[in-house]
Amino acid sequence: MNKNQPRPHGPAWAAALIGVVAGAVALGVGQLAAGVINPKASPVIVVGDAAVDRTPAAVKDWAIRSFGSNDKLVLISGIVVVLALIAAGLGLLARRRVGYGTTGLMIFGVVGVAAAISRPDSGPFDILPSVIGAGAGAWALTILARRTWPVVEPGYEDLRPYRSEESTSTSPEPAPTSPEPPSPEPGSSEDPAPAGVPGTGRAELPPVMRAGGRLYEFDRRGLLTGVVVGAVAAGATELAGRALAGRLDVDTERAGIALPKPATPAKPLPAGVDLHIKELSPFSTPNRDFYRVDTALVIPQVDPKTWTLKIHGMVDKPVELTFADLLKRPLMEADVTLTCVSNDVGGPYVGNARWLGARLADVLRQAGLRSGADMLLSTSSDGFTAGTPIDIVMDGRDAMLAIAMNGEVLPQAHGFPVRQVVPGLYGYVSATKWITDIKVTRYDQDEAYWTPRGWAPKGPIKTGSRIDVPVGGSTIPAGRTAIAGVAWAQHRGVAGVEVQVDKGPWQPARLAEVPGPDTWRQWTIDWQATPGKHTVAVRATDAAGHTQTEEYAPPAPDGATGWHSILVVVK
Ligand SMILES: Nc1nc2c(c(=O)[nH]1)N[C@H]1C(S)=C(S)[C@@H](COP(=O)(O)O)O[C@H]1N2
Ligand SMILES: [Mo]
Repeated sequence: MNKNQPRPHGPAWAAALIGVVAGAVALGVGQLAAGVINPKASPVIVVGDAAVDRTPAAVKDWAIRSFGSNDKLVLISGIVVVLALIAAGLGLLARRRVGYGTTGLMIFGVVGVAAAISRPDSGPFDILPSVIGAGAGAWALTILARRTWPVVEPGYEDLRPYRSEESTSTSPEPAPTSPEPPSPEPGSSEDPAPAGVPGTGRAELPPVMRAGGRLYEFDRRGLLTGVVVGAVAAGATELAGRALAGRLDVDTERAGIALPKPATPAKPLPAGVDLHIKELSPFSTPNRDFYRVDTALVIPQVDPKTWTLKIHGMVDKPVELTFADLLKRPLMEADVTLTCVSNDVGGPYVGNARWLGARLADVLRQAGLRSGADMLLSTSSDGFTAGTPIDIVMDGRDAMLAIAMNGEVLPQAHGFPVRQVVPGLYGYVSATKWITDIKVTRYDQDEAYWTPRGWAPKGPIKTGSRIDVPVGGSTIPAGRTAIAGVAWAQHRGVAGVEVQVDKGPWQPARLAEVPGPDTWRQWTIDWQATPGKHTVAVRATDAAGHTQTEEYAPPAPDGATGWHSILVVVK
């Protein structure tokens, strides 16, 4: 075939298909390379993580609110769909010229390399999975692209497009006068044997593609085998890479930890902390139901055997603790309710647990805080940071380095092996999971993760309340029924809760007991429900005398305000 002529290309669907397969090969091989080199450097994860860190706060806030703890699943599925579309596009580019497609894959490799380098804990070899993956993808694309090119069956050379019309042909033999019909490939029943076209001296082509007015066909069977082999290779390398990455899981280490007894046990819970009303959030949130909010696409696996916590910065003598050191300290226990700043009015991102850990103030005193320091910049193994006001941590409240939650070693999703818990502050400024480093510093010198993304540097929890029962939007039978929910004002304490039906007078709710000011408080009120539609609203007043304002504010930048109200239909 003449080199100067544009190479005929196969159908668009074949091009898109091989693009997707080549993309899958790139990801699979990249995952396998990451499994061998460093599972944290998996191309999808490093790129995804980098994307999360660069996503505007408003979008993240929306994602957290819309998808909740499924936000990561939704994100990863989204990434896969977008990548597949791009890969299909690269396949179509490769149809014009293979080099366009392979260049596109290489650009993805470069993005992967850049993302890998930008990780806070990256090593020099972390760029390799992206490089190797992109290389493998480009190689696969080159091989597969050839299989979409036209093939001319023996006997049909005269019908080859580029020959009859173009005089520049490099093989000027005359066309055979009586062409042998090509033997159809065995088993390809959809490809009928061609029959001669009487009187023309030409043969009818078997499956004929028309493109640009030219006749050609391509080797469907070759393409199919290539696609299957590519897909299998992609799947096998992906699975092997994941299996190799699994060797970093710390489930066994976690299971092997025996929790020490607290030197200072939690105050026994008063009998009346839980009103035991159906559908009302229980006083203690079980670990499996506890909300999860973080920026990690893959739950960090931190080995307690090698874990250390460094406390440095504006201190007299930097301290480095091992997990064993931490367990040897006198441990304390406390019931503390965590709240996420992203929790909208009536939202689910609040939960209460009993935490066991070392008193943070004691550890800081051991390091010796220098005067002038006003912020603890804590960092997690995955690079997230939180900035916590030092005066709050040192004021005697139960701020701790927690190792257990509700009598169980910290679940991996909640920060195993060690996380911070500070009553009264939203999680983003205080509750660092997988914590590895605390820098004693100043707000005017350092900034934590969410601050440049538009959230307030300090995040005291705003007094809040939520109606759990009846469920908003539900239909309930007429008659006497309970309206119930939870209210929180961590470290100040909830002093009162009022309920309003159909804009009527505010009625005081009955409050459940609490062990102290750091947990949420259940509340309830009896209601004589009459048939019709009703709105029910709630507002809490904290022990400092502040009553929740009706004025709505969104979660950003420092927590939502407004009354939670629901609509119920009574029948
Ligand atoms: N390492 C790390 N710790 C983190 C976060 C994070 O993104 N990364 N998010 C914080 C936020 S915003 C909240 S609300 C709490 C949530 O803790 P949970 O997931 O255990 O409920 O963790 C905090 N600690
Ligand atoms: Mo949060």
